[in-house]
Parts: sequence; C-alpha cells; structure tokens
Amino acid sequence: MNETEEMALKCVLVGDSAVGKTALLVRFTSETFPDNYQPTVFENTGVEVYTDGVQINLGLWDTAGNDNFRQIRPRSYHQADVVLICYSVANPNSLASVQHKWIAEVRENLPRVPVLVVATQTDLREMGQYRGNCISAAEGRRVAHEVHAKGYLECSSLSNRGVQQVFEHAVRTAINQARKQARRRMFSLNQCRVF
Ligand SMILES: Nc1nc2c(ncn2[C@@H]2O[C@H](COP(=O)(O)OP(=O)(O)OP(=O)(O)O)[C@@H](O)[C@H]2O)c(=O)[nH]1
Ligand SMILES: [Mg+2]
Repeated sequence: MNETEEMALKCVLVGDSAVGKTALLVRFTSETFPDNYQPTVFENTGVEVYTDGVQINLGLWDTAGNDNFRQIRPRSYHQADVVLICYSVANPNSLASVQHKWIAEVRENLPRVPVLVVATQTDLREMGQYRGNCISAAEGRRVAHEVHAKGYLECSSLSNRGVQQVFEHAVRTAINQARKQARRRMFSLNQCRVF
C-alpha cells in the first residue's frame, strides 16, 4: 500500500463454499444480486472508493471456498491489506470453519494482516427454512473475538443490508493498520538515530 493522495488497497474474501462471497462482491460493485450459484475458482476486480477525502483503488479478490482449488488461494493472499473471513448465519459448519480452518490458513499466509469476520445471508434469519435456527450475532461476535479479528460485521446481499458497511470497515481497518506500521517504522528510525 502506498500512502499518497491516491491509495491502493487489496481486500481478499475467503470462507466456505456457498456462504455468499461472490454475491457480496457483486452486490457491492454492481448493485445486483446473482441468484444462480456458480462456484468461484479465482476472480478479482477493482473499484474506486473515497474515505476521508482520499481516493482509494480497492482491489477485491474473490476466492474458491471449495478445497479443490486450495492450491490457487495463496496467489490471492499475496500482499493483501485486509482479509474478510465470511460465514453464513444459516450454516453452522461455515462458522466452525472460521475457527478451525480459515484463520489458520490466513495466518499462515498473512501473519500480521488484519482480519474481519463477516456474517452473510442474514435475511435467512427472517425467512425460509432456516428461520429460527440461524446463528446469532452474539455467537458470531464470540468467534470473531476468539480468532482475534479486528471486527465483526453482518450483511445480506439479497436484501442489500450492511454490504456497504463491510467494505467501509475493511478500508478503514487497512488504513489504520498501514498508519500504525508507518508510525512503528518512524519510531525505529528515530531509535537508530539516538543510539
Ligand atoms: N438468501 C440469501 N442467499 C444468498 C445471499 N448471498 C448469496 N446467496 C446465495 O448463496 C449461493 C452461494 O452464493 P455465492 O456468492 O456464489 O457463494 P460463494 O461463497 O462465492 O461460493 P464459492 O464461490 O463456491 O466459494 C447463491 O445461490 C446465492 O444466490 C444472501 O445474502 N441471502
Ligand atoms: Mg464465489
């Protein structure tokens, strides 16, 4: 990331198959919702966003939840600034995977990059066969805390709730991390001068 007037950030989405990573990206970038499920292999796109008057070129990297493509994922992690680990509130296995699979894989590839846990498909709490059996926000937040995520967000791409906030939060988190690192670099430079 370079911190000039125009900034470039890379955001990677991971999580189990069919939790709604692609739908989240499609909703955010094109204001539409893809009904049909087409498993992702590897995709990336970019959008321009503005945060606090700074223009940011936000690279969005979609990955495959399916483990047949796990060899490809490290390419997506390369030089990422923030990672969104997604799970579906209607799928308890996908939340278990956040704890038992995704955080380990992300940390192996990106030991210090901030992670956000993102709950998807929250509309299913209110309608359909999963109504009444979905994972609560409190449970999701507990897991986010356990994996030392920098934040926890909820969204529904279908009903377009919380989508914008996910990416706003991702951008702010990445910027904060970059500023912290810059301060640390400055501090160690000053120490070099003192000793
Ligand atoms: N009800 C509901 N369904 C959703 C939502 N988001 C995605 N879906 C549906 O869930 C299915 C899977 O969505 P995808 O976005 O393709 O899932 P994915 O996580 O990208 O899956 P992989 O590419 O295999 O890793 C599709 O049929 C979507 O229409 C949502 O917010 N609410
Ligand atoms: Mg996908």
